[in-house]
Amino acid sequence: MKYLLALLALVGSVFAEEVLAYPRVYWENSVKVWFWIAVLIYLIVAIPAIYFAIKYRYKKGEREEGDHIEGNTALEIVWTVIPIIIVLFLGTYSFANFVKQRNAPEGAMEIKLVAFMWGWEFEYPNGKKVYAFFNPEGYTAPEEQKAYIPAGKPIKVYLTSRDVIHSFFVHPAKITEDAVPGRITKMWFQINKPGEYFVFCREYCGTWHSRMFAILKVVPEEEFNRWLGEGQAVEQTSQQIIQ
Ligand SMILES: [Cu+2]
Repeated sequence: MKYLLALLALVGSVFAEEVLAYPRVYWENSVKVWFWIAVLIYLIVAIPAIYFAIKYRYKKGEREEGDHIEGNTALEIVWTVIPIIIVLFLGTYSFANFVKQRNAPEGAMEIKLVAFMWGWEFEYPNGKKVYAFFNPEGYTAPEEQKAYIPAGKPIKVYLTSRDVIHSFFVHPAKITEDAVPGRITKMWFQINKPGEYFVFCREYCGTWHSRMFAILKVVPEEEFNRWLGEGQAVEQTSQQIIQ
């Protein structure tokens, strides 16, 4: 009984898993469904196939002129209709997930992002900018090059590029989108757990492609608003100084 409860708790914890980020959860749901249906179909086909291969294997002089099945309409209808239902389900379910992956939910914060050789320019709704430059020394960045992101809020990104094609890959959210010169593409993501996460360039773009990354610093919304406001204040002050 004790072990059964422990097992149930373990199974429960798997299902109650906290969602770390969107839209990765939609992608993972599709993968899980495809995987388990594939396993099920494999077992339904392979186990009887092995059984029949052994049971009706060739033996000299036995069943050499044996019984033949001429056809079975009911069976043929069943093995046509069931796969059609499975295929329609996989198609519609995956498409529904794809639509959620592609379209940012209402009320998402919008960020403009310009990729360049080799780095990223983030522009926030109030005009505050963060530049994340490539770093030949390693995957570290000074504080002012980290792009702050509010935790638990959907972020819609408008992408473009200044030179060649890059690709913005938000690793924790399992989503990537090309940044193409002369074109604006879009994507969205949401990270629920505060922390620092990597973004990588996922389109080979030259010498420092492998070091073209950005660090997303995901913080609670209040802290994000403070940070965003600070930037505005700094910008105003520097403008006043210039004037
Ligand atoms: Cu790149």
